[in-house]
Amino acid sequence: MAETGAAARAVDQDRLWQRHVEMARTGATPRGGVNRQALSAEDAAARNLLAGWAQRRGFSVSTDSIGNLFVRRAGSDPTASPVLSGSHMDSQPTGGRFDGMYGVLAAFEALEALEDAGITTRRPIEAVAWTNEEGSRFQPGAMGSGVFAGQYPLADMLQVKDWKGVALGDALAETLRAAPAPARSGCGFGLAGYVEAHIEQGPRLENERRTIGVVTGIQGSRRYIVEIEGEEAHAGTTPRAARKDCFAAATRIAAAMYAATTDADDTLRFTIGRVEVGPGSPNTVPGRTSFTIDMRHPSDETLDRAERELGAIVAGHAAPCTAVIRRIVAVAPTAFDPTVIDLVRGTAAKLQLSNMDMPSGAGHDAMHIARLCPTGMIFVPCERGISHNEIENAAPADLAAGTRVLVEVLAHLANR
Ligand code: HGY
Ligand code: MN
Ligand code: MN
Repeated sequence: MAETGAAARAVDQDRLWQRHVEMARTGATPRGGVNRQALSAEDAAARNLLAGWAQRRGFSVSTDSIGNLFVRRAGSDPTASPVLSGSHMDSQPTGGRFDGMYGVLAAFEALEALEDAGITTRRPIEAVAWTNEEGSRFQPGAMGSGVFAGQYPLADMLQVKDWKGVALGDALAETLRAAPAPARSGCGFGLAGYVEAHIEQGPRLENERRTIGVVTGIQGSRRYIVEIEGEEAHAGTTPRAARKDCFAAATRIAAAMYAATTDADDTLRFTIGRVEVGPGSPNTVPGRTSFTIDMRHPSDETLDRAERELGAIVAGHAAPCTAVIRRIVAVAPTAFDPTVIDLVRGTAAKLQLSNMDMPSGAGHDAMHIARLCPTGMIFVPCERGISHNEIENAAPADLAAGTRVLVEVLAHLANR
């Protein structure tokens, strides 16, 4: 095995940055961010870009039945379970250039650095771009990794519809036509380990002047949709007493939920991110309303208690309309593998990079893969901790530093 540092020294900061610049052209928005929705034409463009780079380096490219995209660098033992590293290329509608994409490009740069350094590993190492991590077009998010890990049945996911009624299966077929790659059978295979690099999407590393976040785990996350039925009526002639105004009901329900989830230590995360009101005419009393809920906390018991309160609020505030709350996602808090955490911390120290242990407030594909194999994550700072925003920014040197830790950790796991 190469001495520690040979692979890290082969990481090319300019090449890594340039790949971010090229990828940011797919789905580029006027304000300098990206809108690269899952299984969109922009997603297909990013897939083709990555596959083209991979083929030029002699790596093999493949997809599985949910469209996860893999780039494989062979190991000396082709029968050995691979080590995997990656993240996602789909973005929020007003997303940044680094959320997800950094993890995919860092994994790809790791393959290139090993190649450039002439380092052979026993196990194959694969870079992966998971399908639909953001869940902003198709819910649930972290779908590709969730199907891979057996959390979500493929058949159910193929039938999920986006806000315009497009089925995921149709969008997937269209994407694989636009970005063809050899198909792996089914979805899921044995792994020897998984490490995901990601921007922190919070301010701690920057505030504490650390370069590497040694991620210990991911808080629990849940998603719901509240659907309220009222009665369309004339805005001018219908007295208040006769109305079944479902947006009025939605505001009562939402106000009560915000109050109920305002905890003293500001740890519970409660977000209403999307509201639909129908028929959407200024002079018709709304007859149907729906809104999404995203709720996060490190403790599943707290999430359970909050979930019961949300249900009680919906039941108690809907009249004279009717309302239901449906849970779409529940991912338990994830603790990463202690040996991988130690490996990330020890490698950062060997490379003389400042580092700190920290949990992840954001969800990542690693939360599903952690249920399959030893898993960990590496964070790097992002400017003012801003993410899910077009001004998201990161420094080339930090991206390269995280990649240096990543490639050394992957090489170690691939020879374990
Ligand atoms: O929502 C999340 O935590 C992730 O950024 N998709
Ligand atoms: Mn992400
Ligand atoms: Mn995200």
